[in-house]
Amino acid sequence: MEQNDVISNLTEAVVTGNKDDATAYAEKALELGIDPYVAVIDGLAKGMEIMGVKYDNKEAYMPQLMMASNAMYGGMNILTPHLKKEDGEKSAVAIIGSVEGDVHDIGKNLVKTMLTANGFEAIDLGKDVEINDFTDAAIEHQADIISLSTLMTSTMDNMEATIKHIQDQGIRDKVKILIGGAPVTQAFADEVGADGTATDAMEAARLAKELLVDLSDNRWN
Ligand code: B12
Repeated sequence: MEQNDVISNLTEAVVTGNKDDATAYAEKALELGIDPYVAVIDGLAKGMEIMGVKYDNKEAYMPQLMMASNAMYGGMNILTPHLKKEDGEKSAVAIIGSVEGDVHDIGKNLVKTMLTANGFEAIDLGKDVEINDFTDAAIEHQADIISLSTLMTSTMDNMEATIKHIQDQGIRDKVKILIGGAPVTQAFADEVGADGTATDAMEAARLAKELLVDLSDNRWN
């Protein structure tokens, strides 16, 4: 079986919500030496993208979406441990989560995967994360980056409130804050005082690495 077939089968497994296939083709990808990065982005994540469009066009509904995400995670569980980490000194720490009120976490998890693949230690607070929890975790783990996701316009306010809390607790100069998710624009990021945004997980990781450079004088100790 060729690399392209495995990749398209991964996509198909997500679209059809077939977790067994997603797992099997993820294993096949490893067996064939396919870059797990490519298998995640061009295979699994592509399937989720297709499902998002189908949902918008009313060609798919919530149950199919749940099955698709379930299949995606089946494949991710196999591939994630094989994503290459960059060697180096102590990893930079990223606190990551979907903001309070928002249970969407597929995009957030992709951002986590890409941060991990780029050498970050990603501390995942999960979804529907209370405003204070981001600050508490940042202090506890001496974080460099805080990554906030939201997919709903109704929870964008909680993104702003989370950033405000980070400011109020006096740690704003120690962390870089990235925000993202479909409704987030650069204008919104500027308005709420985030350090940046990006439209996909790969860009998110690239931006996080870029922002670390500015932070070098200002780490926790
Ligand atoms: C899958 C899905 C669900 C699943 C979520 C499963 C899960 N575990 O995440 C389920 C079925 C649970 C769900 C529930 C709901 N959903 Co929904 N859902 C979607 C759907 C179809 C796809 C989202 C998705 O996963 N996309 C794929 C991922 C890979 O993309 P992504 O999340 O955008 O992430 C990428 C980028 O945004 C970026 N990114 C993400 N995070 C970050 C962070 C940083 C820092 C950066 C830089 C970048 C970045 O990188 C990611 C990867 O490249 C969208 C519609 C759509 N087409 O997007 C609706 C959508 C988001 N849902 C919507 C709604 C309204 C709901 C519900 C309220 C529905 C209901 N009535 O119950 C509930 C929410 C409950 C709640 N309190 O949160 C609306 C939101 C409307 C709005 N604009 O406010 C949407 C847009 C559908 C619509 N057109 O109405 N949903």
